[in-house]
Order: sequence, then structure tokens, then C-alpha cells
Amino acid sequence: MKKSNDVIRYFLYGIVCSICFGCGKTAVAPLPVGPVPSENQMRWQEMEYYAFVHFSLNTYTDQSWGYGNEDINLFDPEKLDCRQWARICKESGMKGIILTAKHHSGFCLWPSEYTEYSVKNAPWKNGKGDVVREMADACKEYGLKLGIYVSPWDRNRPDYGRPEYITYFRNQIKELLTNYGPIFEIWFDGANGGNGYYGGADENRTIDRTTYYDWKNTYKMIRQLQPEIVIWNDGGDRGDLRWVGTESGYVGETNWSLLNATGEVEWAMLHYGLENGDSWVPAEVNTSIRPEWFYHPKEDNKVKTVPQLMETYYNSIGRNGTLLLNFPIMPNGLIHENDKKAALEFGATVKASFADNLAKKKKVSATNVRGDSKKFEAENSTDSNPDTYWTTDDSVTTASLTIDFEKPTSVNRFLAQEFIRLGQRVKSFAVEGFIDGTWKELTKGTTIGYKRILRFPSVETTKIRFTITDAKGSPVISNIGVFNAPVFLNAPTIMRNQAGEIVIATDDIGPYFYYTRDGSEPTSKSEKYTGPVPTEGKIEIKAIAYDPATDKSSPVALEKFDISRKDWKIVGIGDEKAYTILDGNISTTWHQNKTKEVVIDLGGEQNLSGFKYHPDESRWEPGIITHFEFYVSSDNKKWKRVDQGEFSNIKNNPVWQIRKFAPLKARFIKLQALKNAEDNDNMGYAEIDVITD
Ligand code: FUL
Repeated sequence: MKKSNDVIRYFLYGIVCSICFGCGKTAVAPLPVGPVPSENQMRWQEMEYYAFVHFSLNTYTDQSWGYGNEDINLFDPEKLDCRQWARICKESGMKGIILTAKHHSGFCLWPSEYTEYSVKNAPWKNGKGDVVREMADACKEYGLKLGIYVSPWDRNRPDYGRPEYITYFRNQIKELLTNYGPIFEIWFDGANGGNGYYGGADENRTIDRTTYYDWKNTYKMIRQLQPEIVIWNDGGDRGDLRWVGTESGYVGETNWSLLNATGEVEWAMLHYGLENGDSWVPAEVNTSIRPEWFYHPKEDNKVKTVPQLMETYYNSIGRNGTLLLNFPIMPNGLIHENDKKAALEFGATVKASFADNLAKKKKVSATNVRGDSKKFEAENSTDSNPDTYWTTDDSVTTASLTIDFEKPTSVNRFLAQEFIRLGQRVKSFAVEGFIDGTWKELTKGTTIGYKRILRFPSVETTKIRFTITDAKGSPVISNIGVFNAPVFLNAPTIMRNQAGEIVIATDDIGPYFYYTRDGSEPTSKSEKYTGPVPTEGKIEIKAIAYDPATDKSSPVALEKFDISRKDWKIVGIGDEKAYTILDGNISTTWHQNKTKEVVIDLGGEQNLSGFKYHPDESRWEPGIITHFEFYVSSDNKKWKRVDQGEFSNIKNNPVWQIRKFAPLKARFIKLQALKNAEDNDNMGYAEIDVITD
């Protein structure tokens, strides 16, 4: 169908070109350049912003990945209210919700007919509940689309790893795609940590990601059941969308919505796309509103702030991606107040930032208009109509649009959108302002795609010139926007170095810091930070950044520190650099290869009840420890193992790992690394700390 349309268009194009032959002008629409999005991908891309909801038995066990043997009786969310989730999402400007119907533990949030490990055997609503149904109803009520996360890796199933499991998995997908109305997206996470309960086998099972799931036939079934769906998959066959290689909330500044249909996908391809890829596979940026995906009470004060969320917005939607922002649900079945507040403020800030397009209804001119035709004129880029566009003659791949404000106007954001139904074309562009009678470059970028937003410091300018400096064909621009968005101060970072000193810092230039130690909210009247502050023992610090010129403060940063590490000694490692793991700074790291353990003398007996490990979060060879044992001792001779296990999902989400154990007294601690994410001998550490009673 699509092919024959193309043939007709080529034919018409030929006729018009021959009529215009000699004048070099063309008046028909340009032909597509490279792959183009399907209607399903188009509909999905236009959603821009939607939610993830992580809720399962993990919510009750404080885990990131359930093992598959967690007690079903734990699932009893006494206040579960999917309408609360939907309301918050709707009011924050989101367009849909993807629910973890089944996470890696295998526990099902709907009463699946194919397993006993589901809500039907949980105390919640006496086994009569169905979270997927409640979610579907709430989405319908609030005008949101519903998406489903169903984990291929299932740590509960006895048949996982064998062919029978694929039938089970498909039956579950069929239930989910048949019984709950239209599903806009299905999410297949590629995680597979190997070991699991597996119906009591309690063993390690590996599968071949490329063949085991037989995705081709599964996709066929999915598309038959839900013809309008998009498939996300990072664990095997290419779906309709791609992961961006990180869960930290950003995609590459250069971001092509293209990949090759077959062949290995390296990290850089996920992150930047592939300029000459043969298929349209756009980027979805998935990240959580807290450090982790599931709810952990210890993260109640770690909910992302509005400046952090705005950063994520510019680095996802502002870079030709969509944003999938996660809410962890609390054990009672609700979204926490702090998450709700952050999401609503974030939504309001996005709205306010882009409410007033200063380019709208302004005089706009172009250096070239295709065939000098009104149909492709410059004004199409400022008419707020996504179906019209400005484009040039085919021979032109560098061209400018100039917007004349006719008076000095303050601006700090530039937005551009390509008409991607004709392919992603722009390779580079620049934005200039006409300031004091001359053109000055304000910012420049590489790809545009569906949407690109660039930030630059506020300037007063009478005109803006947008120049496409390189493109794969004639540029096709459906929308441009110029804004003067509110600017925020970031909450500062609070660290405590090994000497016990508090150090407060920020990436912003110039603000002052004020802090408190008594739990009260800091203001510009609180203690002013003038340099490292000596402290002793356990301490809680709250701090703000403050700009006296604007009288604006950042959100409050809060850090709780356990005992000071002043008297700590790293034992048996003659490398002074190892002390970076105690310097309070997660950007400084240390690696070991031969020995795979770190022994620390705490300088005296302590009441220990847990430990913390922060991995090296850099991209290349971070040596992230995934499996560990933790020991304590009073004399550095006789050791007692107090904890062991996995740091689940640490590879994709390299954040603080916090482990608790039954309190006991000891002077020495030992973190024994058993395995890292790359399966080699390189063990990386950013920080090690303890939790005391
Ligand atoms: C990851 C999973 O392993 C996490 O638990 C989470 O569900 C996230 C969205 O995808 O890779």
C-alpha cells in the first residue's frame, strides 16, 4: 500500500519537475529522505510525556528485583487507588501510564488464569482484586492511554528457560492484550540476572536472548491483538522503540531516530541513534522520579526536584525523545505526597516555560522557499499547525529562517520540530540573535527530529536567525518556537569528606549557600557557607543555593550522614588512592583487580546495622559489583558474614546500594566482591559507608 503511494508520488513529482525544468523550482512536497515513522510511532511520539508505575511484591520487601519466592500474603494495599495515580499523571501533563503488570519476580497484578502467583491468591480484596483492571478503568476515566510492562524474565516459574515457558509467557501477553481495552505500548525489559527461585529449583538459569523468546512470532501475535500498539524491547529483536542506554534520564544531544533492523546494537547506537540506519526506531527516555524504580521509604527525601526534572525534560523531550517518568507506589497503594508535589510542580513549570511562543505571529522570512510556493512558506513554521511546514528546493540543504520581533525581546530557549513524516534530515543548525546591530551566535545543535529544544543564557534581541547548516536533503520544518523560560537554581550537593568536614557545592555559577544542622528549613538568614565545616558524629544537613541578585533560592538539599569516617583506615591495601572511597565524593573512584575485597578498620567498636556501597557510575569499565558478601570482625581475624546477595539492577541504575542487617558490635568491616557486571576481575568503588544504630 505504502509502496504504491510512493510510486504515484514519484510520477507526479516527475511531471511537476519537467514543467518547471529550467527554472529549477519545484512545487510538490519533497520526497521522504530515509526511513519514516509508522502511524503507530507517530501517535506515540506525539504523546511526548507519560508515566511508569512500579508496584509489585517488591514494594513490600524493599527489594529492586524480587527473587520469585516472596510471600504472596504480603500483597495487601489497604488504600490502593489507581484513580489517584491517574489524577496525578493527568494533572502533571502526562498522556498515559505503563504499569508493571508482571516484574521479574513473576508476581502478577492481574488474576492470570495461568499461574497461582498472582493477586488472586493475595489477601487484597480477598483475592478478588485486579490492579490492571483498576488501572485500565482509571486511565479511561482520566483520558489517559494504558501501557503494559510484562517481564520476560520470570524468577518464579519452574519452566523458565525451557520452551514451555514461551507458551506460558504468550498466554499471559494474550490475557493482557485482550481483556483490558486498547494498549498503547508494551514493555519487555531485557534484564536477566540468572539466578532465581524457579519453582523451588533455586538455581542459575541462562538463556540466549537472541533466540529463546522467539520474538518474531510473539510480535506477530501482539500486532494482531493490538494493531495500534508500539513495542519496546531491549532484550532481543528490535521493537518499534529503543532504550537510550541509561536510566538516568537523558539521550544523546545528537539523536537520530534510526537504527539498523538487524545486527548488534552497541551502547552508542542506543544513545545517539544511527545517522544512516535503515529503520525508524525512536528513543524513549525512561527514568524514575526517585533514585530507584520501586518504593523504598529511605528515598522519601530523594525525590527529584523541579530543576532536576526540568533538566531531564530538556535532555529527553528536548532531544527528540519521549519521557517515561516512573512513580514508585507505596505499600498502602498510593503515590507518596513528595512525588505528587514534585510531579505537579514539574508539569506546571513545563507549561509556564512554553506557554508564550514569542515567534508566533511575528514576521518570519526564509532564504529559500520551495518553488516560491505559498504552500511551503516560512509562516508555516510559526502557525502552530503540525501538518504544515516550511521547506526549500531540493538542491538547498543550508537555509535560514529569520524572525523579526520588531523590538528588543528577552529570550533564552529555542525550539524546532522537523516534519518527520518525511524523514529526519537536519544534521546541524545554529541560532543567532541580532544584538546591538550585529548577528551573534546564541547556540547551535546537531540533530532536530520530532522536537529539539536548546537553552542559552537570556539575551535581549530584536531578531532570531535559525540556520540549517547541514542536512540530508531539503530541510522540512513544521514548527519553531522562541521562549523566555523561568530559570532555576539547582539544589546544591552536600558531601562530607573523610576529615568529617561538610562541603557544599553546585554546578551553577555564583550562588551563595545557606545551611542548617537542626532539621529546620534553610533560608538566606540561616548560617552562610564560607568553606568546609568541621562536624562530628551523626548529622543531618539541609542547604540551599541563593542568588541575591534575583532573591531566588534553590530547592532544599538534604543529606544525613552516619558516624564520621575520620579514624577509618583501609587495611592491607598499600594504595593511598584507595582512600577516595571514603572521601564523600561519588565522582572519585578506585578499582582493584587481584584482591576482590576491601577491609576497613573503623578505629573503634561501633553498633553496626548495615552498609552502603556506591559503584563507579562512569560509562567505561566501571567494574560495578553485582554480587557480594559482607563480613564484620572485632579483631580482623575472626570474621562473621552478616549479609550476602545481589545489588539488583545496579548496572542500569548505578545508585547507592543500602543494605541492612541485624545490629551487632564490630570494629572491622569487609566487603567481598563476588562478581561484577562485566564478569571480569575489575572491581570498582566510589564510596563505602556504614549504617549504625
Ligand atoms: C530495568 C528493570 O530491571 C528495573 O527493575 C526496572 O523495571 C526498569 C524500568 O527496567 O532494567
